[in-house]
Amino acid sequence: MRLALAVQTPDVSLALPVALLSGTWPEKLDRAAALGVDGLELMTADPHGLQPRRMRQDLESRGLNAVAIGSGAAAMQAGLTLLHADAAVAARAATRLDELTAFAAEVGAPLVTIGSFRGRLAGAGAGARERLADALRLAAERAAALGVRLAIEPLNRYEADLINTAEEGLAFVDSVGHASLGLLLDTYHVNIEESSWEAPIRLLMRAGRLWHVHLGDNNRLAPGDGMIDFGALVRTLRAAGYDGALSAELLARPDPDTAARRTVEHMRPLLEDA
Ligand code: LER
Ligand code: MN
Repeated sequence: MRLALAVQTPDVSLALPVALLSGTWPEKLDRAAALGVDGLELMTADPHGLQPRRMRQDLESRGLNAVAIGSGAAAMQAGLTLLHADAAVAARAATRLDELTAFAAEVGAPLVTIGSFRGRLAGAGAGARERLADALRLAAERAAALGVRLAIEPLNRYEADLINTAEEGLAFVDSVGHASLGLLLDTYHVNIEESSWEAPIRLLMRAGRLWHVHLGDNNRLAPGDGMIDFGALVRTLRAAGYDGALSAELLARPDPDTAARRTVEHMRPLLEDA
């Protein structure tokens, strides 16, 4: 399993609460390399002004790669969600998802994550679930043509009214029925919504749909700063055959560099233990 940190890209002007590492783009990369992580999850709102090939070289020259593109910043900064009550905004969100997918292909990221970017059923009108399924089927088709996959994220009940658990996520993904749409699990959300660690991980692994993992402790601080047993989590993931990224997406407290360092200090020994 590869250890990664979620960082915001230079197009994001507001400080995302769950973005790690301080400084400019090159400074973030230098800090990530110094911490010895394997990669970064790039939280991008609008890739238009970015230079993905150059960014890929910047990553690779430091022994890093992009493990995923996160879409949450497009919701937070640009107000775009796939279920937006205004159909024109929802259409712009679908276009943005294609743009994030194209960005992923160029920067070398295997998948785009879809958490809060999907929006809410409440206020989205009749047939919203089916509209979301249709939008994601089309987006997955276009992603597949670029060799990129989409992963939808169960979120806790306070943040989402559609897909809170792995079981609900898998039912949704099955209803879409596209090989390039799967799921990710975020330990912070799993801890709120699930009754065990094993069941959701095994369910998604058996279905071949667990493609990515977000790390955050129960209080959304760095692993080890809360109550989740990350050693047990790593053992459960390993036993289920998970071999993807563990990407820290957690509150930048007390500051984005300390949270990153504490994540690495806690997770590295657990990942090295056979
Ligand atoms: C939001 O809580 C989250 O976990 C993100 O990955 C989704 O936007
Ligand atoms: Mn997450």
